[in-house]
Amino acid sequence: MPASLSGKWEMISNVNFDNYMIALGISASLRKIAAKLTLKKKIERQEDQFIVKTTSTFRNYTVTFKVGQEFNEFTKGLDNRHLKSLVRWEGNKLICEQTGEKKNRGWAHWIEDDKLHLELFCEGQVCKQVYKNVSKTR
Ligand code: 1AG
Repeated sequence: MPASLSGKWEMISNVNFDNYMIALGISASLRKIAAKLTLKKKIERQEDQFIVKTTSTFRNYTVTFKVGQEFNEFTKGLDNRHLKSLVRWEGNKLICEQTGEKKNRGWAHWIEDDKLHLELFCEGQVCKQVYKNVSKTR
């Protein structure tokens, strides 16, 4: 079973997403749509380079980065902000700090019990999402 983040994942729980979106300044109408989505992740890794694709029936979002190298992130279709982002390993957690207008913003990914865990942080709010593995095996 997968001990790495790589593969395809589908969301099975999503706690405090609304307050996270409020912290980002997302409108009530958009939050209502977003709350109903079952998000999927496809994570690809080539050495220290990651490609993380978040997809849904409504919008998609892709971020590409190298661990330890700061990059410019534009959260297109999300809150549409420009960030300076830096991803690092802290033990088995992949942690991203997103510096910009919003304080204490970022996320953390890790594997626990064969599930992909994600915490999304913004200004004291923490949204916790868990994804099950849906990678095709043959
Ligand atoms: C992320 O994941 C965030 C990916 O960086 C998207 C997750 C949640 C949405 C965030 C804010 C909501 C903003 C606007 C609502 C509009 C659309 C609904 C969500 C569409 C999803 C594509 C961390 C990591 C690497 O996995 O990206």
